[in-house]
Amino acid sequence: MKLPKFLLIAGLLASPLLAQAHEYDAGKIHIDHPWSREMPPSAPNAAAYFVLHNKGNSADRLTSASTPVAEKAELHQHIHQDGLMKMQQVQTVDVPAGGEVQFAPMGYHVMLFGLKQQLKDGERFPLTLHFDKAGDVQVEVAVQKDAPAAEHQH
Ligand SMILES: [Cu+2]
Repeated sequence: MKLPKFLLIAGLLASPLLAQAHEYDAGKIHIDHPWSREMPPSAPNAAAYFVLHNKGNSADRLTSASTPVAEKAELHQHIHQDGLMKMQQVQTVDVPAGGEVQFAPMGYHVMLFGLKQQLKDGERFPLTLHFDKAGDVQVEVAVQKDAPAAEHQH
């Protein structure tokens, strides 16, 4: 798992135009590259993605999220049901001890309902994540036109 990170850093040094990786720590929880895809101006909703790593010896869980840029933020996941992909709200997302949970398109995401303004490529907005044990942590979500390159390596 180390190699892709070195490659990513090398890529950043080589090209300042690439979106910058950014990461956060809250207790034993490490939060990697929060991002959101730029949506058309008329889109009422958006989604935020990141990767959670639990470096501790006990499980934690994400219980909710909040942001000033939307009326409401919910934890969602995509599920297959009757041959269709649907998304549904989940109350919590477990982060197992020593494990990681990916929030990514077609999987877990933080759904942002009722955007108060268009989120534009290159901007960042604050998102607060609430964990059972690690507490609250505010991260900056990077708005991008495309999924970060690191997402494709998994
Ligand atoms: Cu959703």
